[in-house]
Amino acid sequence: MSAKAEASPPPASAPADPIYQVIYPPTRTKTRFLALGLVLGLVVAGGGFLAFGSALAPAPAATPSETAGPSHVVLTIAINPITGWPQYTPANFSVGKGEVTITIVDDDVPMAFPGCQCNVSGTLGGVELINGTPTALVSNTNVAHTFDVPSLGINVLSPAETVVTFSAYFNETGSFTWMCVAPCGGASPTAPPMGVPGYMTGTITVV
Ligand SMILES: [Cu+2]
Repeated sequence: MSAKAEASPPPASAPADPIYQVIYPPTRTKTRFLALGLVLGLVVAGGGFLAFGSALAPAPAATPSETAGPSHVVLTIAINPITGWPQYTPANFSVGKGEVTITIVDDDVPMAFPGCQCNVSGTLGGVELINGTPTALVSNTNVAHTFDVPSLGINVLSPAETVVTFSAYFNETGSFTWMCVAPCGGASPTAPPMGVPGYMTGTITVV
């Protein structure tokens, strides 16, 4: 910064000439050049630190989410007060490409799912956390709902009155259908809300 300040001093012969006094007001010029030098110095130093930092920092990995889409989504399963059907909310949602964590807050009542394919798949580590406990094979005695994304091989089980969390990689953008495969309609294995969009099936949009 000092080099800049010294680059344009008033000529040695200036003081006696009024023009030089106007063009080169000694105190203001010095202050201004010092300020300019300081700013330039900070900019250069800042740029240097950024360059140094980016040189040190590893290239960003594919995880977590690479895009503006959320990397954590919370879904709630509760009884719709109008229809009386259990309902995933939201049923249609977006996630960012990359590693995504999904939390399912299941407020539904306990039920059994005798024909359950109760092995967790498609998730990081092949597990889901049920109330914080990593679980790879879920007991079928209280699976109220499931969260399945067939095209991604995701099979997550949701016991009633639990909080389930899992992470998975969504490495392709696009729309993917999720569904619950538990017979949560009660009346028959295929009764509503089974297969009803907005209740037990919906769309994940990977952006
Ligand atoms: Cu269900």
